[in-house]
Parts: sequence; C-alpha cells; structure tokens
Amino acid sequence: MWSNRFSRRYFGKIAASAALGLSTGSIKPADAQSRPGGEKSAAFPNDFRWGTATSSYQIEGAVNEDGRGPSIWDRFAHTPGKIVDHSTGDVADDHYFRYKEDVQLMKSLGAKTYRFSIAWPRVFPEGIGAPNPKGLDFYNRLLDELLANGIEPFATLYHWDLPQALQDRFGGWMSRDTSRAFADYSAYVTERLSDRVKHIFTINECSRLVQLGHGLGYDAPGLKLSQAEQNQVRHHVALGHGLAVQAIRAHAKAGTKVGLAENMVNGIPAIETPANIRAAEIATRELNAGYLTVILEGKFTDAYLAQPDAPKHTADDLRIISSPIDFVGLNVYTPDHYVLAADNAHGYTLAPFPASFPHMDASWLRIGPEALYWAPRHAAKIWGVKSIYITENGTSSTDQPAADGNIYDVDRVMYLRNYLLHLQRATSEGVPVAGYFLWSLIDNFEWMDGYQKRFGIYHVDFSTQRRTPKLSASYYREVIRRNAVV
Ligand code: PNW
Repeated sequence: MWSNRFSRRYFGKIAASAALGLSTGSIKPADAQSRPGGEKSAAFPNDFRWGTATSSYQIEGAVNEDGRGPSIWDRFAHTPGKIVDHSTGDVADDHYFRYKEDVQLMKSLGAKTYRFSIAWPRVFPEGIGAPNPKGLDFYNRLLDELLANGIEPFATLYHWDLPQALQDRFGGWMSRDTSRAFADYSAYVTERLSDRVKHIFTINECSRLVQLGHGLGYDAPGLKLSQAEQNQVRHHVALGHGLAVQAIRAHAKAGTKVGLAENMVNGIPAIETPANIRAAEIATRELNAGYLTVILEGKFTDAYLAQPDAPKHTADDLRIISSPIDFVGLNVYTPDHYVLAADNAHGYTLAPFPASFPHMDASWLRIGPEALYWAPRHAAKIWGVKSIYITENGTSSTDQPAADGNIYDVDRVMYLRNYLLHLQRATSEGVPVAGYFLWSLIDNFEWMDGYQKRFGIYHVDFSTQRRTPKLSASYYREVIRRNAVV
C-alpha cells in the first residue's frame, strides 16, 4: 500500500544540483573479513551503544490520564477512515502503566540504552501556557526506572503528537508560532529532565511529517497542502528545531548533548564506482536541501532556492536553523534511491525501481541492507558529521505464535543480520556511528496501519497486553552480548 505513496513522494521533486563545498572524512577501505560468525572481524567499536526505540503515542495509551491534552493524532485516529483497522492509540501498549515491565524487557536484552519520546500534550495540554507537572511526572518515573536498571535514556521531544490546541489556534506547523512554542516546551522539559537525560533529539522525521502529514494527508493532521505550503511547513519545522537547540543549550545541565532524528533521503550508488558514489553524494545533499542540508550547512542549495515554491525565510532564520548540534540521528529502513552518475544538469539520475524489487511485510519496506552503510557514510562525508546514531532500523513481519507458542520471525532476523553487516562495514571504515536503536521494542500502534503491522521484537497480544519475546529478541540479545554481527 505504501510503496506507491512513498515512491511518489520522492520522484518528481528532483531539482538541479548545486555547487558543492563538501568536507571529507577519514574513511578507510572496507575490511574484507567482515562476515557474521567471524566474531572479531564482525565486531563493533568497544563503546558502541545498543538499544531499542519507541514513541509516546505509539505505546503509552492513557490518553486522558493525569491532565494530558489531546494531540493531533488523537483527533486523526478518531476520524473515521484514517486508520486501516479503525483503531486508535487510546490504549496502545498501556505502557503508561506497564513501563516497569517494559524496562525489564530491555534489561533482558542486555540493552544499555533506550530511545523514547515525550508527549508534548502531557506536559503542556494546550501546547503553550500552563504546564501540567503531573504529565511530566510520568517521564520522571520512567527515567528513574531506566537509570535504576542501568539503561541510559535518549529522549525525543517531538514524535508527531502535536497538541491539538496548536493546530486549532495557529494551524500547527503552518505557523512559526508553533516553532516558538516548541522551543518553550523544549526549555521547560530540558530544565527538569537534563539531570538524567544526557542525549536529546529535537524532532523525529521532519521529512515524513511534512510529506505524509501535510502533503499526502496519510498522517496527522491529514492535510493536503500545495508544494509551496509544504516547503513553508518544512521551514517552520527546521526553525522549530533550531530554536529548540538554542533553548536546550540555555537550560540544560552540564554535559547534555542535542541532535535530531531524520529519515534522510538516502541515495545509494547503483554500482559502487567512484563516479556513482560521487553522484549519490550530490543527490543526497540535494534531496535533503530543505532540512538536513540547511541545518548542517546554514544555507539552502541553489537549486532548492531557485524553485518557484522556495520557502519564505530570513537570514536570521538560517542562522538559528544551523545552530551547531552534537550528533545526527538517522532512521534507516529502505534504500530510497539507487543513483547513477549522469552527464546532465543535476550530475545524477535516479534509477526507477522494477516491480520485482523485494520488500518486507510492509510493501514500502524495500530490502536494501546497504542503506545502513550509505546513510551514515553520507552524513560523515557530505557534512563532516562527527557523531551519528542510527535512531531507528527494523521491520514489520506477519509473525504470530506457532503451534509450540514460539514466534519464529526469521524474516526479521534475516533483515537485521544483513542490515547490521553493512552498519559494521561503516564502523570498520571509521564512519563515526556511536549507537543503534532497533525499532521497535514492542509491537505498537503503527500509525495509519493501526495494529496490523508489527515492528516489535517482543510480540504484544493487545487483548491481554501480554508481551512475548520473538526469535528476533534472542537474536538481538546475542548481537549485544557479542558486540558483533551474529
Ligand atoms: C518511522 N520511509 O516512519 C517512524 O519514525 C516510526 O514512528 C514508525 O513506527 C516506523 O518508522 C515504522 O514505520 C517511517 O521513508 C518514515 O520509508 C519513513 C519511512 C519509513 C518509516
């Protein structure tokens, strides 16, 4: 279902490439011995951080608890026809009440880190104005539980659950009032939690929230805006990110690091030749012009600016947007484009995908393990990023308990093994990847797909809330134990 949606969003908005001022990293050739089983050669750096990831609306439930206000996802999920199985996140994984049990699931994997998101409408039910300390208290409890169990928290401030009041009052991200409100919320949370959270991500996946939320209408708030309006939304999200970075720096306890988590559009050399690698770098920089490129370079590309739909902005906006960050998080699921060098104005062409290209259970989830090599390598090479986290990677599967009660999700294990091999290639060549967060710890509310798509390495029976480890949980435990691809 998503294959058409996702491919449509990427084709057709390819603009001319621009002059390049790229920094080069210190990237060494691949270790030819990198294979699973060869424990030493398939190893990750000693201090590599393994974890899992979730987000607030997808797991917490408890939408009316302790003064939480409604979010745009409550409104959207309750609108008939938006979610394939007519479900909502009202209960989801009931994590709000079962977080202690869920922390034990992480502990049993041997994971030392966890990426979760904070629900803005729990903290500011109206988005701005009076805070709701009872809402923030949930995260105080969660942090204390994580730290008591030796798990380092990584917090995302915005994983799409915008307070509905801001949508109603300002038109949400269509207005820079929302960017400013996001900074105020970020300051409030940082002030109170950064004694325990040392890594903060501002916004999760600007790319999807613009395209699916404001272009195609498949995600909340379900808008179908013009290209110019979408570019303006993207600009306000980037501005919100920059203002939040400044607010976090101003309010954080010493040692707090800040970054973002983005599903960067990832161009992969169709055949690994120097010319195609160069073309893939040019394409990747251009295809991320409105967000990652402007954040990391402080300016839009010439081609992005030359289009009639370019966002309205000021020089001051660009200065704020490009406030220095400490790390970049990359959500990597698919090979977005295979790229070839071309003698045209762009310097590259994007190969169309044959209908036979393989995919996982979700039809948008094309299998291209090398995506997990190229995404961090591009970030390091194109922008000189010095610290990278893979903030999401994983797959859904039709996994169900077998007759013996076990869940043999061998397709997910196959997917993870192959993607991790390519991540290991990256770290062995010196690409600075510091950690990996598997999406997801538990099956959860998969946005428009409701509970029909299961991304967890723990199965959840949503009628009983019982969690059961899948084979992939055993696989991941072994990867973490050996610090190597297994
Ligand atoms: C991510 N793509 O979305 C989200 O951050 C998660 O909340 C979600 O549950 C997870 O992936 C699985 O769908 C995606 O470009 C964004 O193909 C973009 C893509 C895929 C997933």
